[in-house]
Amino acid sequence: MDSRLEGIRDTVLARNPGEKEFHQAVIEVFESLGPVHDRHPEFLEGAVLERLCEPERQIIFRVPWTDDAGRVHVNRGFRVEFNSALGPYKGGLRFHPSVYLGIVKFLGFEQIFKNALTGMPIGGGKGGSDFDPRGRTDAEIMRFCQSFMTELYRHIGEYTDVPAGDIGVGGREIGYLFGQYKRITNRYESGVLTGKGISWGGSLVRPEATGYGTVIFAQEMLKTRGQSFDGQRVVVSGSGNVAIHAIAKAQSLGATVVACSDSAGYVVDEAGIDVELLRHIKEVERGRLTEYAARRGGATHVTGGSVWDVNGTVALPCATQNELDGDAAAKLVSNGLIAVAEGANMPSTREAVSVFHEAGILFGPGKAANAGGVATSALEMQQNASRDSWTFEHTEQRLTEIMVGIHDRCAATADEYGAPGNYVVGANIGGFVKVADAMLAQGLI
Ligand code: NDP
Ligand code: 2IT
Repeated sequence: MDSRLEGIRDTVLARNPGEKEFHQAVIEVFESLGPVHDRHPEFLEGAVLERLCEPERQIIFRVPWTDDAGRVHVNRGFRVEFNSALGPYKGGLRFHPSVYLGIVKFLGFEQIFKNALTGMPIGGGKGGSDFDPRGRTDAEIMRFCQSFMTELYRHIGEYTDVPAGDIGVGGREIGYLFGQYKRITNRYESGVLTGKGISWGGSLVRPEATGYGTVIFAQEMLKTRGQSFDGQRVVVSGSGNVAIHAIAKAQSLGATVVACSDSAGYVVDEAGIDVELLRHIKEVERGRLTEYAARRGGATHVTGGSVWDVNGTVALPCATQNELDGDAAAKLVSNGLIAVAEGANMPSTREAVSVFHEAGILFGPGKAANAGGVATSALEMQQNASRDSWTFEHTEQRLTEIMVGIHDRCAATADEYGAPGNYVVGANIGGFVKVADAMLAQGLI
């Protein structure tokens, strides 16, 4: 790391004790930024990094709710409004028992750069709760969402902060959250949340956008080496929103996706994952992957273990942070890997990323490769603002253009800063410079 940035890093780490995922995300960005500060001394003079690492506002609140038996539960809610230099705070809500401030801050910090890379007018934020939705009925989910929004509503708005989904938050939860926002405010403010249902202000392609976008980004990386998805053997982690649509898109481009996972284990299906069956089990039945293997001839389920033990030429981590470590990366490389695109946020550890770079693997970091989701959220905001709704084809075309644009900007920025082919450097510098310029232009805020 550039020595001018080490002191700033140390201060950030000391001011945010115990937030290890946030530390990891900050260090990863700082490691790319040395050359930027050679060209832009004004960023150091303006203390841009110190300001960028301190969220503009952090909200932590109590979320009391009752289960179907009438028992009272108390969870913790978070919204970290990180940076509004480029637009209203924008980023998802995650409901998962592992959620604490360090996870919300790592996600919010990465979101700033990701959102800048999309070229859309959106700042960075993130939120969520340590609520565990697993096994809860629709009625319990609704009561939780209503209680969560009963505090959150006063902090958000179409010009202020626009939440969306993430792990554990999909169309059902956005519906309950939107309903409660409308009820409290007496406003049909479509642009306050994205990921809405199609009949009440949502955008076509938003559910597919993150997974599709990740595959489009990977396809662009493959093209730089004269390759494509056609004929690739793909391993995907996760089996939620991002994973399902990544699998569908990769297979539509001629790849065979031979494995996917959930937190209990993984399935191997050499014939290629049956996306409709997977989608039905996961989205309609809200079931487990063991069900997939039970119903699909030829597929096997492995309990525990690591999906990265399955060999493939392309890996798409689409589950959660730090799910792919240095050992898993080394194994994938020795098994013939050529490319990785991160559908999840920070799924590869720093050791894994080093292994990929040293082996010359094409590596697309999440803040570039999974930006299609939030970019399509921005397209949803655009449709809401003009009270319009676009066709699937038009929206998918916009998503494709945005992903190709992000790929090309990352590649060009990496070249410009002397790190050709390094999409981590390209994404970090590309996102940072845009935000830093806007922050300086807007004065000391
Ligand atoms: P979902 O809740 O739809 O799916 C999450 C998947 O990841 C499930 O298969 C889940 O398994 C698995 N998973 C979650 N936590 C863990 C864990 N701790 N260990 C092992 N497996 C885990 O979420 P999404 O698909 O929306 O999100 C997946 C990733 O993509 C996240 O990193 C998210 O931040 C990122 N992302 C999402 C976007 C979106 O638009 N939704 C946009 C950009 C990034 P199980 O069901 O067993 O828990
Ligand atoms: O990590 C992400 O980019 C998301 N969860 C999507 C955020 C959004 O506002 O659509």
